[in-house]
Amino acid sequence: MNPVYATNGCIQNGSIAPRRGDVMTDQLPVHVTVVIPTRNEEAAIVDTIRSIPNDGWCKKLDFLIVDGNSSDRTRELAEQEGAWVVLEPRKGYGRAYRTGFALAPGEIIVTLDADCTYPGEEVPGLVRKLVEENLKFITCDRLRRAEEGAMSGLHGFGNWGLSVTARMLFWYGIHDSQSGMWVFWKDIMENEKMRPTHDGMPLSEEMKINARRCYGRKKAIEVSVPYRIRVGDAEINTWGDGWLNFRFLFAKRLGINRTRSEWGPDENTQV
Ligand SMILES: Nc1nc2c(ncn2[C@@H]2O[C@H](COP(=O)(O)OP(=O)(O)OP(=O)(O)O)[C@@H](O)[C@H]2O)c(=O)[nH]1
Ligand SMILES: [Mg+2]
Repeated sequence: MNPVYATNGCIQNGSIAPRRGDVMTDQLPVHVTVVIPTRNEEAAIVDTIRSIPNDGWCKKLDFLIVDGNSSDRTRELAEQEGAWVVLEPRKGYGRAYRTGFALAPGEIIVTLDADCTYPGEEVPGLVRKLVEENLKFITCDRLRRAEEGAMSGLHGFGNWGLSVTARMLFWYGIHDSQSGMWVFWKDIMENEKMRPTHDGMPLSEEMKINARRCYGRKKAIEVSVPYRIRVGDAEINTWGDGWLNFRFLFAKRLGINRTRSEWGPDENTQV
C-alpha cells in the first residue's frame, strides 16, 4: 500500500507539508514535466509518451519534447499525443536538455530517451520516492537490470569502461554513468554548480557528477530499473561519442571543461 498524500499540501524545499484537515488521497501534489529529446524517433515517440501512466497519479503531468530538427514525423506525432514540442535547431543531446530544463513548466523533471528503452511505467514510483524520501536527484541504473539484447556488446563494454573511469576519477559511487533517465526537482538547476555544461552525450555523466558533488550520496541516489531493446534506429556515433565522453571525464576532473553555449533557449529556438 502506498503512503497517502494531501492533495493540497504545500511542497516546501522538496518535502510535502500536509495541512490539518486536508483530504488525504494517493495523488502526489506535484506538477511533473517529462522532458524528452528527439531526433528522428517517429517509430517510438508515441509509445514512449504512452508508456508513462497518465491517470491522475500527480497533480499535473505534461510532456516537453525538445526536437533537434527531425526530418520525419516525430514532432507531428508528439503533438498529436498532446505534448509541447519545442524545436531546438542547435545540435546535440545535451543541448536539447539544456534548453528543455530551462523551459520545463513542472516543479519535478523526469527524463528519458524517445526509443522505448527506459521503463515509463516506473515514473510514478520514482517521483513518489523523490518526494516521499525528500531527495534531490535520482539517476536510474540500467546495467544491473538490462534485458537480454538491450545493450549491444560494444555499447555494454563502452558503458562499463566509462562508468569505471568515472568512478575512479570522481570516487562518486555511481554504477551507470551513461544512463539518461533522471528524476529531480527543477529548482536544483538554479544552482550554477548543478547545471551541466556539455551540449553532447557527456551531459549524461556530468549530471550525475554534479548531483553527487552538490547533494551527496544521501540526497542524490541511484536506483536500478529495467532497460529494453531500442525501437527505431539510433543516430549515436559509438566510437565518436565514446571518445567524447572519455575526454570529457578528464577535462571535468581537471576543471577545464567549458560551456560553449548559453543555458536555455536562444533566438532560433521555436517554443
Ligand atoms: N534534440 C535532439 N535530440 C537528440 C539528438 N541526438 C540524439 N537525440 C535524442 O536523444 C535521445 C538519446 O539518443 P540515443 O540515440 O537513444 O542514444 P543512446 O541511448 O546513447 O543510444 P542507444 O543505446 O542506441 O539508444 C534519443 O531520444 C534521441 O532521439 C540531437 O542532436 N538533438
Ligand atoms: Mg537511447
